[in-house]
Amino acid sequence: MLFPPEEIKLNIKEGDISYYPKVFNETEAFKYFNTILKETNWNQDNITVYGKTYPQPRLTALFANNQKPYSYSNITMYPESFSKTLLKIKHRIETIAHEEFTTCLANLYRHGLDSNGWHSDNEKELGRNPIIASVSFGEERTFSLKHKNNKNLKHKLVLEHGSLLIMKGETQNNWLHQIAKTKRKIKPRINLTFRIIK
Ligand SMILES: [Mn+2]
Repeated sequence: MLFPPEEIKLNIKEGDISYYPKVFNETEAFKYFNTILKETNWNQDNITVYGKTYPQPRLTALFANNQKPYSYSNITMYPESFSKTLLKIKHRIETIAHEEFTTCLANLYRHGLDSNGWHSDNEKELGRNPIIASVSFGEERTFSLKHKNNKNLKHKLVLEHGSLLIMKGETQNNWLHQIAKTKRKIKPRINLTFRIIK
């Protein structure tokens, strides 16, 4: 095993978030980006949020080592099994998170207009105080956080190529997060969000 990666703990009230900028080196991260981009059956589902239905502004895919579906925004996704590549990534982040993940929701942000609106990862199948481990490959995107009850509490961080972000504890109960659109001409980003669904 390699030496443990640098950990940056966010100083965030009523939440627990750590950022690890270089879990995967540049070469490795590009190799993973290309393989996952090509091997994945990316879908664009229609989601319903606040009673409105529209195509989700990004592509997604679900993987798991069990058959458990994942539902959010009025859609239910059924998993495919993990590829060798995804298993390698999963194992690496498990040594950092000290948890075993069952499921990975993959997101492809094709360009700056792809996004993910304000939400919490608080679906009931994730259980209480879920841990979410989010890996980024490709283009950098800004991750924003805002507290649910105190609008003065906000954070922003840039999720870099080859990085890992871990949210756990009370984070999903107290905070919303988003990836906002940007008008900048940017390249695609792949985001792998590892979760536990039992
Ligand atoms: Mn999320």
